[in-house]
Amino acid sequence: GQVIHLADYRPTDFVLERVDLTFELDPTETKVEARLIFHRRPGADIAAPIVLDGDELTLAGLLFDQVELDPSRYDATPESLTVRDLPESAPFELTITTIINPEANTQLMGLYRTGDIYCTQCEAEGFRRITYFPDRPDVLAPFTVNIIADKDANPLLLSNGNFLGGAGYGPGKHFAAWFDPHPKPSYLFALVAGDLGVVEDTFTTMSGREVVLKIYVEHGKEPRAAYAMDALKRSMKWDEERFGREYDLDIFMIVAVSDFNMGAMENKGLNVFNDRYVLADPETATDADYANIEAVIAHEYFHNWTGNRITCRDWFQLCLKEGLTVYRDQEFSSDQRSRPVKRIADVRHLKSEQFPEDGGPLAHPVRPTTYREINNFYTRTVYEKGSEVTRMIATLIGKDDFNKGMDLYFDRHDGQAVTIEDFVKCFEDASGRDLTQFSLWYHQAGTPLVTASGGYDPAAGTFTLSLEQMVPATPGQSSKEPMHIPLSLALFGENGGKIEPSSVSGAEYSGEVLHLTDRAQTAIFHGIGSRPVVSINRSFSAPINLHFDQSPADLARLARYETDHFARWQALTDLALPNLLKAARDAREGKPVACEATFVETLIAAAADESLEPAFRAQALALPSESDIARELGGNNDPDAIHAGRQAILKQIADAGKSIFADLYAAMTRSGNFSPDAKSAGLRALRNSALTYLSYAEQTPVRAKAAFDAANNMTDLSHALTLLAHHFPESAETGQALAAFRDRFAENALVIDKWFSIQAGIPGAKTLERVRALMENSLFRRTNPNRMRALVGTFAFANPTGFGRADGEGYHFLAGEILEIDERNPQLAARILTSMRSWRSLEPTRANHARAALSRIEQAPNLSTDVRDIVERTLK
Ligand code: HT7
Ligand code: ZN
Repeated sequence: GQVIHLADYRPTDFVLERVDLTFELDPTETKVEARLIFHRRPGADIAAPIVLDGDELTLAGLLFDQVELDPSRYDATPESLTVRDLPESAPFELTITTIINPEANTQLMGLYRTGDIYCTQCEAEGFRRITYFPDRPDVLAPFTVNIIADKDANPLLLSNGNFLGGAGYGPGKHFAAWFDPHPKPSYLFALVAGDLGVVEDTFTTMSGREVVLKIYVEHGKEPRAAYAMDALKRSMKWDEERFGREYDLDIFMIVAVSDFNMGAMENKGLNVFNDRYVLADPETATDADYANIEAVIAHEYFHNWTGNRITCRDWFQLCLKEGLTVYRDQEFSSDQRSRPVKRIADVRHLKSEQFPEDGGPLAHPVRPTTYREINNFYTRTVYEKGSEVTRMIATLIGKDDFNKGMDLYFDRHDGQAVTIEDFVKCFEDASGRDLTQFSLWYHQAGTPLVTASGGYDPAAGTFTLSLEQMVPATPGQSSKEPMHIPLSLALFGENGGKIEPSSVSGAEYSGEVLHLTDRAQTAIFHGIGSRPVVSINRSFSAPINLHFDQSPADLARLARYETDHFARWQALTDLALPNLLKAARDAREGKPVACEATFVETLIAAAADESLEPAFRAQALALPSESDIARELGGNNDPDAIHAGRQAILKQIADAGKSIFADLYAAMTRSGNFSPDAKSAGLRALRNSALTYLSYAEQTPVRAKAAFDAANNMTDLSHALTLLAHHFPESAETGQALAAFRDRFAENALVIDKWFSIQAGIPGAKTLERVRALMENSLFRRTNPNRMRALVGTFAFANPTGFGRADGEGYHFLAGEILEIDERNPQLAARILTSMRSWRSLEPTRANHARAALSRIEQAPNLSTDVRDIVERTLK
């Protein structure tokens, strides 16, 4: 694959007016007839041929204005169809016939089979696997779709837009026709056919239109779609209330399938979902599953405006729809649940997934300028950092101007394919603020490091805050300009209570936001009558690393009385981290691990503080992860030492807080039926956290096994099973629990994924043998992406001691798997391979093993573009 450059962007020479597709579905020989009406773009070269994209296609017929085209006028290869001698300005029609094989499509891009269902995935470049087409997001047209198929096997024939009609079509067959009036790019096309059950509802929009809502699932699973339907209706309402966005077709459909490369897809009017983001009931879904379903349903629905009505000009602009839509779904979940707890969870996720990406060989700007394989740019940077950049715009210009900017964006660009510059301009116009420097957030990769130091002068009544920023070098970007960093900041008295400065010099400070714009800047807060405790980057207003040497006593103060609960959690984390880092170093040197009293006391006090919501307290008790610690250590890392150090600290907290954990474990129950709401989930989270610490203190699996046996919902059951497996892997209790879990849920694929994933996450060198054995288990399914991610993905991404065992066997196992997966599903292989992105921060022995495993992949013949791109960048 060659490198694509943003700078090479040109509009097409031909404008697509209309698309008319007819599918005659067959598992191995589906006939696709595409009638495409084009005209030459005014001003385009009158000699230019039309070049359409293809991928593994064979042309079975070509008509020009209904007449067979002479072979001298076109060239067809699997990758392209070129037609010459076209009219200067008059519209013309190409009728293209291709025959494709859905059954053989193991990449899950284009038209493929999942079970007995036909389904499509076209983003980013899957449509060109169906027919020759200008397969790029700036080519928009209305689509008509006719589907013909066996009636018995495929009672359901679905596509985008509104249903036009259907009828019998010869013996045993029927057809259906759909029309989508909203011009759309090919990546939003979808077709689904097969035999599915349905859950139906309606939604009345703010202008009083009734929209039919349908969620299609496998027969028998309909009750498990109720929560997804509820989340959909809440999403529709929220988008009306928060952003004034109304749905625009007569029907909105979601189809859940079990073989899917990603989470879900926002095809116009016909979303296709990985069934793990649709199906839930208390017996089989955890609270995290419910929260994810709510977020993904919302995310895909919100794309209807941010992505579909207004789409991307080219794939470099992916964050235009993804960053913005993640921001919207995060805001939705914050409004539906607890804002601070949601913010803590999102920041945890950002730091554990996006920060390592931004700090490693795969780092790239939120708006990249080159790519070799676009599938590899559906990243945490484009999505989650993209969302942070949107959030910073809101922080910088304020909520009112942000809302004005969004309204302007919807007004100005509805129906268009646009760029990040178009998006940012709306906020400049709405606020009058120049966002040129701010826009560096889109263009400069790397997580900025801000170093802060403060000093109080009682005589002058001033507090001086010195700030420095540094953006690290990243691949292709060796030197960086200073960024515009909005730091939400407040000063507190030593005993709580905000201190309001009379004025601030040296930096813009308004609405409690300090604007850091220079490489080094000193802000002076005037009128400060007593030593302040400063809280910087409250609510994580900017996605940065902050180095600020605050005393444990001051951090403990912030943990007690900061009014921003995110900042309280941050203070607790800042107290924990030095202890965890020191523990890792001590463990590595064989020294005893000890923990600061202030930290343990403050943490246990937060856990016991009944004025705090339980979900917050559970977040506080969940210490930074082993990979968080590895990131903070920065290099020469030994995963075993990090694990051992962290375990020792957990044990000390457990011993110190034993009676409090026992009280919490007894108190955090709610009578009555299970409810997945955030409050109830918070109680379960805190109770389960208490159970974990109690088991550490007691050092026996007895309590966890009792919890496993007593559990009446999947949150409690899977928590107990994880605790047993991860901390008492060799115990009889664990063996019994794993077997009981498997026997009880053998028929439920999503729950069996948990069974595989929990075992893949067991710490220690022995887990590799277990993973190998599990791959031979009769429940393992090599071709199912969810199952592969549950076992191989969890092992590689979430088991630093197992995957990173010192002899390098984990890395070599992964190399073998990647090569095998790549033959079938390159996208999945490339994604799992990104688990190697931090290999350079390992100690030398492990790093050498990791490099050897990566080289083995790099040298293999017939690598996909996807895997080649990742492996070469990872090794560079
Ligand atoms: N926009 C969707 C991206 C997506 C995707 C991309 C590449 C290959 C397969 C895919 N499935 C879905 C998902 C989203 O962000 O909403
Ligand atoms: Zn998205």
